[in-house]
Amino acid sequence: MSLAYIGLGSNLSDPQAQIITAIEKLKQLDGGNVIKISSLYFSRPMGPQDQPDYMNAVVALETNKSAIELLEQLQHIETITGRIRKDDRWGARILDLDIILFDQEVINTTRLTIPHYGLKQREFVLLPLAEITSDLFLPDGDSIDELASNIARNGLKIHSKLS
Ligand code: ROI
Repeated sequence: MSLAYIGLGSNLSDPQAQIITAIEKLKQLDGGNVIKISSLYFSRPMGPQDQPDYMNAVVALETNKSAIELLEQLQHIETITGRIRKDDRWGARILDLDIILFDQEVINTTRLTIPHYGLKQREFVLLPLAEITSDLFLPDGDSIDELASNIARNGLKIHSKLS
């Protein structure tokens, strides 16, 4: 089994409901087991500011799939929850599911970058991740706790508990 951390984000169509539904889908994933769920966080948009605020959370998922198989499972959940994948990397979205970490694997392909390329710059990923882990280190040796305690909060706050 591998341990993956999944980042969830939404800023359209009732973001809280999108995240809750997505977590239910993650719980039903073939070959997977949701181990931990962070609080639901309210965050300011990174990128263009003319879009709604976000809800973000991070889930720890044990899985017997490979990283690429997990990516396909996550893209399926995004599609059935209404995300139309288009080329607006920085625009508003109904549901985003990103693999943040997959064991200590380092993957750099056109389809997949693990650890997630934005991890160290994103308070809405680092803080929820730090909430559900302790003594977690990235493949490059950086400490999640340290990164999380040094990053600017940018208005990030806990909206509600999910578990
Ligand atoms: N900003 C926030 N706060 N949360 C996100 O999940 C998020 N996702 C994105 C971009 C557009 C980079 N901004 C975000 O994809």
